[in-house]
Amino acid sequence: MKRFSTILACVIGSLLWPVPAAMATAPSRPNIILIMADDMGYSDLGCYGGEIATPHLDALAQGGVRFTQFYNTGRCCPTRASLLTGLYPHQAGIGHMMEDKGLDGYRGDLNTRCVTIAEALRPAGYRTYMVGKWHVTKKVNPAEESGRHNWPLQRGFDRFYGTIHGAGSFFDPNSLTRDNRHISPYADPEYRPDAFYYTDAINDHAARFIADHARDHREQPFLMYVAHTAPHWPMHAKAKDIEKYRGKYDAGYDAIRAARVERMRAMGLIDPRWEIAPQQGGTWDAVKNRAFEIRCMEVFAAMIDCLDQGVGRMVAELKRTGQFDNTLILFFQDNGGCAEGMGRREGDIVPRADQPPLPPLAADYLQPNMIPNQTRDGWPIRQGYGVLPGAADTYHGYGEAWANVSNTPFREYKHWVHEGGIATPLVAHWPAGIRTAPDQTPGRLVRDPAHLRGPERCRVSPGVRRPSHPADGGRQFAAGFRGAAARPLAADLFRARGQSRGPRRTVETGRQRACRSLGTVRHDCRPDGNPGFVRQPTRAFGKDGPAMGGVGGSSPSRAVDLAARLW
Ligand SMILES: [Ca+2]
Repeated sequence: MKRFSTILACVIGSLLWPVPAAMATAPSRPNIILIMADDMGYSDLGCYGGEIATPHLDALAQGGVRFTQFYNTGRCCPTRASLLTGLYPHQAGIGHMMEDKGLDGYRGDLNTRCVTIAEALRPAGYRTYMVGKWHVTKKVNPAEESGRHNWPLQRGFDRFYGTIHGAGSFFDPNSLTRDNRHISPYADPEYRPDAFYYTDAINDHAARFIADHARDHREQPFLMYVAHTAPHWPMHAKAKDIEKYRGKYDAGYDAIRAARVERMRAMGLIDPRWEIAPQQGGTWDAVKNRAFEIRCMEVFAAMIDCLDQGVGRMVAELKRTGQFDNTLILFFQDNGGCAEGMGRREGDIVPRADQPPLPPLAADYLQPNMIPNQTRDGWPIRQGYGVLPGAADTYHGYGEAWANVSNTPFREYKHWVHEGGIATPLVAHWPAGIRTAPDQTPGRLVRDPAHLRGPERCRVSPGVRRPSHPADGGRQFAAGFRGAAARPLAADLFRARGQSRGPRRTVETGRQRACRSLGTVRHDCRPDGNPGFVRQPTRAFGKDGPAMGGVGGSSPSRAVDLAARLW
């Protein structure tokens, strides 16, 4: 059985390790809620310098801690695989996305030689809930029951409401699923909102699971994994949320970035000596479709605002049911802001007709597409610069320049292993746990580097079995899980690629920085042919900080020296 060492390990390791005396006084078996946003930049949250109103997450940060150097794996699927299993994504079978690349590290499906956090916690007495985006199996619409082998209920969760696929309309998501069955959002007897919007549906079900748990399973602790699809494209939001941001982005990219940098410096999140990354994605002066660009960011902000509103409902439910103090809440992002150009193109713009030109869809129709052909009420989906984003009949990304703003002060985006791709906020809140640890002032910044897949230090909940893995110090490997032989994939994988350095050298605390300065190791990380990995040549951290890098490009020998010292 493989090891259980997830994001929790990093957090607990940093907050409470080594403080066994403090842990002895902390209530045992806390509830654990993991909240993850999708394609969101390092500085979008208010408590990380953003102008977007996120009062509920800000309050958790104020009552807990914020990590300044926390890292994901730069893209949806590998981050989820790593988070769920505590392994490198390749070891879990998801080194890239959902396609099978012919190597065990790249099957696009969680393998049977890993153990999910839910599979580890449930035998220890936890109830396990999952809400939102799954995205660790290619079997979205399996013809056979057996094809659901990697759906949440088959990987340790007691309850599930969400989407199996990785993206879709917020007003009509494809692959919407309750437990083990696809459902239509418009014919769901268990959830009948006035108007369906996926972020609300995720938050409402998270709050519902908290309430149901307190009513039916109060004697047990619970794990809940809340994987939002906001603010991943499409830029879809409710009109009343968009209205809050009307005019807020009229000043353009540079002004918003500068304001963020100023706030981040004042908060102590970034070193004032750092030079911020260059503006990318086109200058504001050159923008031809300003109304379109402004609306993109207004909608993006509204999506995050709505996510945060739901965090407030979850917190209120925890308080109402008396579970707030002994619940560890972690908030983080699966990757940085996204520069993909979804729906952003010139071309003939077809204005909206007076009446829906298409017949409406039946309420129980299971909408199958990531980009629907039409809305439920008969409007065709429109794209292009001439269509203002936000409504159900639109489908756009917010583009490179706003992603550059989201990732302030860092370089690059989702896909890349530069800071803009992999740096994420981490807010950790746990009154009963954090208060018992020495020198843990609420609201403080934790500057220790940490990663989704952290050292094996999980002490959050006594009684949880922590499997070991030979990739971590050569310990004896425990028996296989479910009778399958369990072995590390990494060594074989990277030998097959003709590389000599193991992947762990690319992500472990401290060493991570040097690895990102070396091209060979960069390809070790993600040998998927993505041109993003060669877009910026060798870079490393130096005195200028991670935004620009100060060692690699101009002086490769210094980068090698740095790597040699750190390894
Ligand atoms: Ca993502």
